[in-house]
Amino acid sequence: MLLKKNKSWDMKSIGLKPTDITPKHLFDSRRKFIANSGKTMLGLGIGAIAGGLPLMANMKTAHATTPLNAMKSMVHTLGRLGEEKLTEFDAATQYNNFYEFGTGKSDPYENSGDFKTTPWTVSIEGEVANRGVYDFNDLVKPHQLEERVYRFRCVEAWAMVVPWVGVQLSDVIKRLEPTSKARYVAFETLHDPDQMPGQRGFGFKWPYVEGLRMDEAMNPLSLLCTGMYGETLPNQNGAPIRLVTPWKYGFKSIKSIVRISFTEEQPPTTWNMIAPREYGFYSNVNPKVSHPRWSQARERVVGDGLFSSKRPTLMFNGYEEEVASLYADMDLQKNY
Ligand SMILES: Nc1nc2c(c(=O)[nH]1)N[C@H]1C(S)=C(S)[C@@H](COP(=O)(O)O)O[C@H]1N2
Ligand SMILES: [Mo]
Repeated sequence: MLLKKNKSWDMKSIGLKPTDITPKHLFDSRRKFIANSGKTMLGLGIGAIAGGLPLMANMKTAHATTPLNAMKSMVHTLGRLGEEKLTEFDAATQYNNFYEFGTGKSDPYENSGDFKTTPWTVSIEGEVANRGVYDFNDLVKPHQLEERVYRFRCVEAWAMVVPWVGVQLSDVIKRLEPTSKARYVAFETLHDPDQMPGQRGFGFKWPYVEGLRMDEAMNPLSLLCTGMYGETLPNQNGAPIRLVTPWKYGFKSIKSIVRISFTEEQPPTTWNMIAPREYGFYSNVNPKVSHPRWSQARERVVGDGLFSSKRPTLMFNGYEEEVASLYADMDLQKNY
């Protein structure tokens, strides 16, 4: 993503054919889902989405997802940020960054079809009372799945609006009981070159790792996601479990997590190790702090078409009210 020069936005560089982003190519159920979510948002703000069918085991089809039962989140939805359309499912699931499956935008979609996500365990380690290896379902099961419509802003200056399904990270952390020494939470992606062709090449130190300061992880916006658009996560979006921190650049939102460690020291993070001058530990969305090679003042909305103009990027990606206090005594130019 970031080692190349910023290309101009043509269809090729966003990896979509014109037909991929026309509504007629959406499944009817997707369209219904989008229509219904509009209604529930206007209504009581609560309502089951996607019917509550039992999970169908061992679906063989590439990119198969199964419906999830989630409650519409009462608070953390995009509604109050204004009139924004959900990114169409096909765009959000065929234009991805997931370097384990290749560096091209359509590589994750094309190469992750056979990725095996069951069984899947997450190891809980470090400064925490309830250490152990958990089935990922057991981490989320005690909590109510919520649907949260979040803006998503990649450091490459493209943006989406995604209805994620997940549980609040702070609830999971509280149940795990970190010790008083835990000041950071570190996350790690699966390392399995047999399944992940991108991990066979040079240039990267695998596995992909990310981290948050404890107060960031405990912020109510931080979401541990198991689904999107009312269904389990497609492989290319980080199945079966990923992080989403909507006020930070997208690379903080680590996919396909197998390890969560509680640490005293700030953990290393992948893009910061690769290019520390370009990607900081914090990586909060900030239109005033340019990337050394491009401006972050504006962003392209994925799916908006070839000739659409960029829109302004918002401080903390529009979540200033929720997160600005975390950084009140920090110089955001230095702590990028
Ligand atoms: N393990 C892993 N997680 C990752 C990445 C990656 O390459 N590997 N890419 C990141 C980047 S740069 C972005 S923008 C988002 C993209 O998420 P999406 O494909 O669901 O939109 O995933 C992030 N999480
Ligand atoms: Mo990104």
